[in-house]
Amino acid sequence: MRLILLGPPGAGKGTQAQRLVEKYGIPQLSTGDMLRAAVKAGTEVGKRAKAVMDAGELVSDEIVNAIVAERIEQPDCARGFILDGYPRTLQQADAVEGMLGERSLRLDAVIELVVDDRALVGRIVKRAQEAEAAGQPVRKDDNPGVFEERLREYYKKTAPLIGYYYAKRMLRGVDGMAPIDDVTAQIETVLSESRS
Ligand code: B4P
Repeated sequence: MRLILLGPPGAGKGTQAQRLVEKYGIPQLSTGDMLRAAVKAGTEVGKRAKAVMDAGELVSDEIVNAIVAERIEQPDCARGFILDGYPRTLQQADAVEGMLGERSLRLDAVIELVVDDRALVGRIVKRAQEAEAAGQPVRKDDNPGVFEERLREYYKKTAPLIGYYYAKRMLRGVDGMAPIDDVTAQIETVLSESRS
């Protein structure tokens, strides 16, 4: 199974992807996590991505497409994968099609997590507060100022993907405002329908 989780920052893509990994036994390919790992490791990609991510902007398509292309070559992706936070631009969506097309594969579903902007900011602030209280590092982009920029980037560059996948009859919306377990249940329903 190959699916895309689409939605604004803080919509719960990562949260849901982790649960789907357990249920379906396929890996989560989170470009956010891969980029944060590159920053932490101080690689060339990490050095180029750090300032962009800290400012709440999108890292270049060239960098992100390259890390995903390399990742999906790994043996654990042979049975499928969950794309979490990728694609985020129309150019990245084209790249996905290319990567799958050359392997004669297709996507099973594109799931949009629909959440109000106000709830998104609340979640991000809560995550930052909880990390701080637990003595864990707080993500540099998890503050209201940078979050505003992340949301602007989302509407400008990522939201067009909704129309793109809708036109391809692949888009399925789920209510991302619901409690986490209910969102998972909605996604599982969508996936069982798309596979039957
Ligand atoms: P990401 O790491 O993808 O960050 P995100 O959009 O904030 O995450 P997500 O939607 O997964 O929210 P989460 O489950 O964590 O991206 C970070 C940065 O990396 C980007 O700004 C960009 O710079 C760069 N980047 C990544 N991919 C890129 C790409 N393809 N192209 C270019 N640049 C890229 O949930 C957030 C919080 O909400 C959590 O605390 C969670 O517990 C809570 N929550 C989740 N579901 C909930 C629910 N149903 N109810 C209540 N709370 C919920």
